[in-house]
Amino acid sequence: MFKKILIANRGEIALRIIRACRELGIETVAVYSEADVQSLHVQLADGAICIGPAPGNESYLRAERIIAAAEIADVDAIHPGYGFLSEDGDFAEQCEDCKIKFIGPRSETIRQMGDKAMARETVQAAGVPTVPGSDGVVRDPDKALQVAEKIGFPVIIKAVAGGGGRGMRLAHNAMTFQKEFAAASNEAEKAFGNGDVYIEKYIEEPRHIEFQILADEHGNVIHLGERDCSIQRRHQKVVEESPSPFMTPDLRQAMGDAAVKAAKSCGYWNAGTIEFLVDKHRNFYFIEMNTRIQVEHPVTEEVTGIDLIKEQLRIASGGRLGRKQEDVKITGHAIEVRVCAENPGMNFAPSPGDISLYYPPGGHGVRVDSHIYGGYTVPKYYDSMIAKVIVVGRDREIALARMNRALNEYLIRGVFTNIGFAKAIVNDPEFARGNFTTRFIEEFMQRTPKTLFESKLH
Ligand code: MV4
Repeated sequence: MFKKILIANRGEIALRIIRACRELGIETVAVYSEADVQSLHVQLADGAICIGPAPGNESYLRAERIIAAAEIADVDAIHPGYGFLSEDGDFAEQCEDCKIKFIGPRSETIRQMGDKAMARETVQAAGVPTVPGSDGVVRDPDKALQVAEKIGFPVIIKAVAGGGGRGMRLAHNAMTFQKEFAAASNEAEKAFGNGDVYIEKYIEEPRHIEFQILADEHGNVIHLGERDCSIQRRHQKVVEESPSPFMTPDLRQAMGDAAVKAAKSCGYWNAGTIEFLVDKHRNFYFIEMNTRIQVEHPVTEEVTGIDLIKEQLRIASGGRLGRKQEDVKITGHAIEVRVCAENPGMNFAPSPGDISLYYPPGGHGVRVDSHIYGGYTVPKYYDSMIAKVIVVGRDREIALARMNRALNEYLIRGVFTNIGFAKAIVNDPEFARGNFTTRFIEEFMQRTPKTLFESKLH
């Protein structure tokens, strides 16, 4: 096992990784920006190195500074967390070149699956169902229209370098297709420096269901069941749960097999996620792979009893998976809410600032993964997520009541938060029925009075 690792991240995930390392007897080195001097990850790591000014692109996104810190601290490995450099193939390659183990898959795998058209082709060749669409990238607008007409409208045009919905356009008919095709490509060029796009049949009102996989460096791959991530607002997840209320044992078997196949198709190792869209007939289609640990990993931990960060560390140090597929048991129901410093009354504008009072929920079945505390200042430079509330119960009904109770207990003053908004979702009868699609929040906002989820500063 590693003796010492560097954590190339901040916030709750940096803390989460420190906790796993402590339990495994691994020393930790934090890196931090000038905005994070008072951060808990700096306080709690065994060592800490400042890597630059507050903005991410002058600190946490600077591969060369992080590698330099790793060399100075003489670590065995780097954990990238999520976001920042976690899916940067060049960064993983620099780690490989410097003989510092990157805690994640190979750099080539990151690149291969980071290109969404290539990812689609890779898994498709292995027999994983994908959405009907183009064979790879389409550059010629006339050819693109032919492809769209062959698939049948509506179609969705997606950036190969995409993510978070940027460079993604819907086309309902041949009339509007070429305008949308050009718009998607231009937006992708601006956002990612790569204007390549591909085309898929548009799946109406799907559920977004992803499978957690674990793969060791000896060719063993298992899945740890699914997470339902359909509850999103503008491509930002708000509520995630496992198991999916839409799942059946047969569908889990089929999707789990496909997820393992997808991971094997690219020679994957470490923790990863296979994203699927599922239509109302329970047809499922691969859309993307995430080659990192994800924000919502705790819901899987709570229903499987498996510590995913420890598994990542064991795998990266050359260890074998400690269990076979049949040893993985899903017990109970877990739900996560992402708590953000943002103002739902102001179109969810970020609300950085000083936390004047902080009291997190606790008690049976409640877990809070957070780096904030009373007296902490939420910087304006990074993502607005300040905490994750994860609850687990014997069944979904118990978990829902527990989440409602936990959110009611949560006291955060000094900044606006989305806690009231999340509470309104958790208490919504349609959400309680488990009958929702990726359109849920849009529909929910239409039928819910704003006052139900407005946040007060106190
Ligand atoms: C789709 C789709 C419908 N059909 N692909 C959105 C972000 C990107 N990761 C994939 N996305 C979608 N791809 C086809 N062929 C609908 C979406 C989509 C979506 C997917 C998951 C969760 C929320 C979403 C919200 C809007 C659109």
